[in-house]
Amino acid sequence: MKYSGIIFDLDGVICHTDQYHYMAWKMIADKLGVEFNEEINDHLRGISRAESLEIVLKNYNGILTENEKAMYLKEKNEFYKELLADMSKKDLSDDVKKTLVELRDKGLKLAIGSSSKNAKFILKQIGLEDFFDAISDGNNISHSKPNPEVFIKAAEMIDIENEKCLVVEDAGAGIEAACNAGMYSVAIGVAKSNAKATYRINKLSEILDIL
Ligand code: B16
Ligand code: MG
Repeated sequence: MKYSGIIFDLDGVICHTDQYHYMAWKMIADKLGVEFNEEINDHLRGISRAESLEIVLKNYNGILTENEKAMYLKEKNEFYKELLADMSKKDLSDDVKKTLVELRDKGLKLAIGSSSKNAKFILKQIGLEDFFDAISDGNNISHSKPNPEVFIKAAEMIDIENEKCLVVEDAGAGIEAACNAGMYSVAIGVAKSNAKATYRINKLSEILDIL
């Protein structure tokens, strides 16, 4: 097999926390009186929380102090975490669950490569806290996607060379990050429009046809 390790993005690939990010950012945008829609939300995929706020603020006329920005970031995350608290194993689709088990049974090393600082909590909520061989997330990186750091660290954790890793991503920034890491990539959702993606799929189980 060409690949020995698969690195999965979390939000938008393993589960649909992207809808909760949207709701939380919409609440902040409404408070600031700035426009926010699905298209703007798509630009926040894979991007860190602090960088996401800067994108939301592009339509804001005023100037926020660093303290005010920190307050909005805290408020966004608290609301987001309230939404995450209601997640459970039912938020893991059969397609994703079956595919992950099948990939593991093929002997592949499986890792998470997510920009989120809430990744471990989300995995716990959906019953996958002990499933992956490694979790590289927003807590162990200094630069978020498109910087390759999160994927390079994931590959190190599973001890697989970058060129033998396949990254699964729903974000254009994530496809760029995989490319910057010298890894192959599978695009799902809006990431499919990124020309740098190696493969494109509509649902996770289609990855079994690629291998
Ligand atoms: P948090 P991923 C990313 O997760 C999200 O796509 C992005 O919208 C979010 O801003 C980022 O995590 C940080 O998340 O606020 O929970 O630390 O797609 O890289 O799994
Ligand atoms: Mg994502």
